[in-house]
Amino acid sequence: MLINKTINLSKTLTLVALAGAVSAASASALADQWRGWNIHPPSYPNSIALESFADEVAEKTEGRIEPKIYHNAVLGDQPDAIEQTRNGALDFANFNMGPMGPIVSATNILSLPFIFKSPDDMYRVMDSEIGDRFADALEEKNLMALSWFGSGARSLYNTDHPVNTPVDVEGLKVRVMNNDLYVQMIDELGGNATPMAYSEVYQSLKTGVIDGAENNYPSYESSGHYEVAKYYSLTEHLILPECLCVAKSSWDTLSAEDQGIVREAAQHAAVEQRQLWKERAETSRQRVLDAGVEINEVEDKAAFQAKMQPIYDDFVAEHPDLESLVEDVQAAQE
Ligand code: GTR
Repeated sequence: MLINKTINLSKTLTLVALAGAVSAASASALADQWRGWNIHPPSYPNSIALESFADEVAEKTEGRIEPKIYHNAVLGDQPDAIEQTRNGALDFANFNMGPMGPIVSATNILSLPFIFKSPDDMYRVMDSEIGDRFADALEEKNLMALSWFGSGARSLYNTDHPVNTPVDVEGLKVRVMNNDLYVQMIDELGGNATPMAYSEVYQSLKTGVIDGAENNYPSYESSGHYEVAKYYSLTEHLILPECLCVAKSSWDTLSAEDQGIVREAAQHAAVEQRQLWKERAETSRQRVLDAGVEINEVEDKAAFQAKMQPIYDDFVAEHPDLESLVEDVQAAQE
């Protein structure tokens, strides 16, 4: 009797366990497992905001979507990840608009040096109907830009000397993001531009393959570039928006309700990112100063701007259809 009972009990337990496994399996078969790309380490403002996005989406869709973020560009460098998101191999990502230019011509407007007067102007323009026009251009290339993150202002840094005037850039080998516009930008200053993946910059600075690069304080600090390139010069030549983008193929499978949830979560994430960004920019500035970096103000930014004017002229000549959008971005800041 006792033996029988034990057998029955263990059978029952097995059945209960099986039933549990089956229902867990069917729940996760129903759930959309979303893979998200991120270039930055987990403690970076963008990464924290992406995690909040993932949590909010999972919670509010009650597990219908389960986003998971892969930090530190482990799924590929940025140009590659843009392609993967466009073709649906990745579901979402935080992309900088710089390397987007070769795919979505309109976004090159955002890469014109000094197009934004300040990060606040950038936010204001991107949050307006003008930002929607950039989102429309991205959508045509299968990317849904659901909100805009900030990335401060990018400045030049190098291993050799402070940059005060364009002459100081002459002969420097400077890493740029993957975009011909930036090659021209460094050329106009008399330097030699080297397009290169972000992940390769540290080693290249260290071994002298390049002399410098350009980025904002948080990236200059979190990437460790400040350890090897100690002169940071406040040229502030680029103020680039970034998107929280979802693959159109993933977006199109969602119900209207879930699209609403995902869009709202992306907007909440942008609010958080912008706040964290502000704090981190200051922390990073202080960290690099403490590490012995020499930061210099650039008094005559107009000299850099004047040198870079041909970039505007060539861009408009090549894309006459985009001239009015360039003017609208400028006019919105007057
Ligand atoms: C960072 C940006 C990254 C990446 C990187 C780079 O500021 O957030 O998405 O574009 O710069 O220089 O490649």
